[in-house]
Amino acid sequence: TSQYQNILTSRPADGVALITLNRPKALNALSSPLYEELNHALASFDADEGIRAMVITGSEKAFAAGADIKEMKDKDFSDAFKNRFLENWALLSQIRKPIIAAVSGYALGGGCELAMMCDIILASPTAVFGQPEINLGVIPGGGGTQRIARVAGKSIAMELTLTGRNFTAAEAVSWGLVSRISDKVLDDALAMATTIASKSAIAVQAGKEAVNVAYETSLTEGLRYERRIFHGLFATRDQKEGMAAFAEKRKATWSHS
Ligand code: CO8
Repeated sequence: TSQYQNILTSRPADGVALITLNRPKALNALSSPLYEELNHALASFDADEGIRAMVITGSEKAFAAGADIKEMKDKDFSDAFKNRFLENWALLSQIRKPIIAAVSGYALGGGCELAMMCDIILASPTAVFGQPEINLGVIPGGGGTQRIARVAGKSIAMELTLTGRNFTAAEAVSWGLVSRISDKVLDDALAMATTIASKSAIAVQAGKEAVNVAYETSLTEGLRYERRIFHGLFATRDQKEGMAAFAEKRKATWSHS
């Protein structure tokens, strides 16, 4: 039996971990117990030498319909502040291994934000994104205003935050929030994770770190950072192996070190 009540975990392919949000009766609303389990699973897979890429998904009907409104509704400021309400959502950003979100159905509020915290989003044509918090008398709290503004720009971030309207997978692709639409989104996400897991894990993690710096700093600093990491990879076994394999016209065998 699983150690989790609100998520399912599996290893569907070599090097790949799958985390399925599983609170079907609440459309995968992200309750504190669910989030604790998600964080536990992410940290465990991040520490697991056998895992090199992860996929997070939900159900056909809902990736996640947001933070759990019933859990939040009676909270007051002092309780939210003192107990660092939802601050543990930031853990996902500390994970070194790549995380792909496979989104079908509702990805609203915190569900949309959870998807945007992942490194790559693939969406089914049925996906319904949105930041409806304004309709609850609040605003996004898991990065929605910031991540949409950085990727899609101010006008779209303002429109979505202030109207709370839903948006489609096609819109999300056109703004650059989602990399592509797929009819079999979970299969495609697992195939992408399998491809990533077939590369040198140390290079993959360095690549993720470098891309993320693009969101944190100036171009000059980002280019310097990228170059330093690039130089650093010449100290790895996988750089020697990858380049030797090319020169010898054979397939590289990664030691992930
Ligand atoms: N929280 C709690 N329960 C929920 C939630 C939710 N977010 N979403 C759905 N549910 C529950 C419903 O209450 C219902 O339960 P019950 O059967 O006991 O009444 C069950 O799931 C099924 O939902 P519906 O009957 O409403 O299903 P429909 O198909 O009619 O509608 C919708 C689907 C449109 C998705 C609708 O459920 C809905 O509008 N949900 C709320 C969406 C929303 O407002 N999300 C934003 C929440 S606020 C937020 O996410 C803040 C994030 C802050 C993150 C901070 C991180 C640091």
